[in-house]
Amino acid sequence: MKMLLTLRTVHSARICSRRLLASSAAEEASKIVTPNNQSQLEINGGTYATDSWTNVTPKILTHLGMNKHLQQDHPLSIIRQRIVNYFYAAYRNQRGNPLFSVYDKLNPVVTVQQNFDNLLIPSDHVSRQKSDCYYINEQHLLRAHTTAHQVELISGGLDNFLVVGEVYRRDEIDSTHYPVFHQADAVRLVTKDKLFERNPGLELFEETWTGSIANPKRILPSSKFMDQTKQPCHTLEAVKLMEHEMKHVLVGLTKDLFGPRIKYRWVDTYFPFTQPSWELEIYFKDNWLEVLGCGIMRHEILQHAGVHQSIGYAFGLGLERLAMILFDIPDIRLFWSNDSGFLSQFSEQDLQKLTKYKPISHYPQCTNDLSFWLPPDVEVNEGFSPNDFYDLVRSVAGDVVEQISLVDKFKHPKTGKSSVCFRIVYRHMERTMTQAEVNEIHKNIADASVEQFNVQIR
Ligand code: FA5
Ligand code: MG
Repeated sequence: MKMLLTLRTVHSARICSRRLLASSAAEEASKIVTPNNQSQLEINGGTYATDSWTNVTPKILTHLGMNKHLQQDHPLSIIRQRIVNYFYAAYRNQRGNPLFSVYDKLNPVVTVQQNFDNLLIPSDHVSRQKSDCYYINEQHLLRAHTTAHQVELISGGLDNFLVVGEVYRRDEIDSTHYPVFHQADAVRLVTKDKLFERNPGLELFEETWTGSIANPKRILPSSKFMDQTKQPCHTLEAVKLMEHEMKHVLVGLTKDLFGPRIKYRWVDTYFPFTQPSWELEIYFKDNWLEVLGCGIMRHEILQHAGVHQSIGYAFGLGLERLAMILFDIPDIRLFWSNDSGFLSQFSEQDLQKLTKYKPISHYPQCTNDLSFWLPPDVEVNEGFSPNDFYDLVRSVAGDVVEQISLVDKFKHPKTGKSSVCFRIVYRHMERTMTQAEVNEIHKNIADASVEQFNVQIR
């Protein structure tokens, strides 16, 4: 279970990061070859001019439209349906119809405004960095979270909805990390009449609050200065009732998925778009594992979307993480497999009956190291970003790379040049690879590194 722990530590620094980082020289240096060095990219029917921000790779773009979360009998589709059905049942209107609507085919190409600005993510927040996102150009990127669609849907008049889709984040490679994974996000807005149905004297907003927020797009200080009790505009009663409802529903979902005896805990956290904010963790195989982030929506976001008389909660969760536990799927890359030996194991006939994954067979790994000198004056994270190297490896070798790790860094005392060593573990999901075959791929990675990063192989 070490893997799952790693996964939590690494990812707690993403969208919810407390670290604020100025852009570094590493960003300037990250240049990934765009498909065929085009100056324009055609993506999902849109045409985008490339610029110095462009870092999407052809390999990453192949994931658009795969819609694994909608593929019949796919484990991600089964999880999606379980979540949707739970919400359909949990919230109904007077006629007995589901209150929530579901958006699961929204275009993953979004603007910087949708992914960050609309959600009040500070302009120097670490999650905006080129080294963390797949940018199409300075204004467009592949969404890094499904929360990117929140404001457009609220502006369109919706008040109870779920968004499901794949998200894209630049990352290292191992059995629990893949640069494309799936999220489900939800928003629920309620008015005073609804929230205080049984306590009509209570108010959503503080009497002393003027109704306007002086500087709504101001950059909030980091979390330790953020009041985890409530936003200044809200009354404590409103926040507490919303918190109670949200936590009740999310614990209900967790029990629906993992059984009534699942151990869980709430952990205070920080997101730029919610206040207060929490993460829900479940106890699984001797470790606490984060399954979702949630909170009371920042009122400025609602105001910008034209909603003035409601309070809302929102959450976002990862589908792979749930599916890996529920189906006992050991490797995140399996979700992209087209092997019938994998796909035929799951069925959505009976959504309550989840079958455990049975490994088809075990194929041996092949491990090769690659060491090179960085160009003069370039160092790790100062002119050379390991994430750029991971992308290059993925572009050249595809899914036969199981894991890459930076095993050694070293600075020559005389020349001042830096050397790095990466360990690449190769393993095919469906067959044994020969050493000759691995060597050839490894050589191609070395050649591409020389070309792209101007390094010298040792
Ligand atoms: C977010 O993405 C926020 N947008 C969630 C949110 C929405 C908070 C609305 C508040 C309101 P975070 O980066 O922590 O936060 O990811 C949310 C969830 O996605 C995690 O709890 C986890 O379940 C899943 N997740 C994140 N990174 C990965 C990953 N690399 N692999 C698998 N699942 C991941
Ligand atoms: Mg998180």
